[in-house]
Amino acid sequence: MTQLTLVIGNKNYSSWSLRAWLAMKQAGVTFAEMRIPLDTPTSHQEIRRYSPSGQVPVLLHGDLTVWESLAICEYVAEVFAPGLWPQGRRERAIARSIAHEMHGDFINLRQKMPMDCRARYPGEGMKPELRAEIDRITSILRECRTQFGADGDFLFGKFTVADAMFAPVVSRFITYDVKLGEIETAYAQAIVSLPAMQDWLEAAANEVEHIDTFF
Ligand SMILES: N[C@@H](CCC(=O)N[C@@H](CS)C(=O)NCC(=O)O)C(=O)O
Repeated sequence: MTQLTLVIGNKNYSSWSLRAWLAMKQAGVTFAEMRIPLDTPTSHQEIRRYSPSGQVPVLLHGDLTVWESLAICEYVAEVFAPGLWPQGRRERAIARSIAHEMHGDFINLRQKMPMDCRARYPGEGMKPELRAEIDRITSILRECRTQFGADGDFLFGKFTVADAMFAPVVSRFITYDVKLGEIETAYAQAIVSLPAMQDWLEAAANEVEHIDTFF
């Protein structure tokens, strides 16, 4: 079988890496992992050896290179795990909409609440524009859980790419102690309880690198 390798950044800081990695783990895909610590004098050069965009994550599948977290999730779903998207067309369209919204939006969340899995900064970074983004995210979580989540604990019942895209937000909510309603709290618990997520968080806690400012 052709070798699959996912190149990622630090588990503590790289939210985009987490998205692709978690989708692949939840899909049950066997892959090798190559970690390139970010923000070192050689990071950029090392990442460029694999990634045309100079960013991680990047997936190497034989002679094919796939970059951009959402494109990697799409590729994995198409080739290995169609169940990574909801089965129904309507649900799939909404799952794609929120996955893309997470991919392209929420700039305040990224800048003011960067992912830092092992740290705890309760209340830090909160500003009205960030509050508005958090409100939008929690309304997405509530609406999906209420409308589509009856068959499981995730946004569309069983785990999909949409959950992989929102997993780093759950980590941020914990780090910055964002108060959540009942539905979002249960959802956050479901994400954190995934064995793969536990593995990621444990590895993040054991990493030795420290990056001051990271988006
Ligand atoms: N849109 C990209 C964003 C990827 C991204 O920003 N990756 C960061 C790490 S989380 C990166 O590689 N930064 C390069 C660097 O810090 O040298 C994706 O979805 O994969």
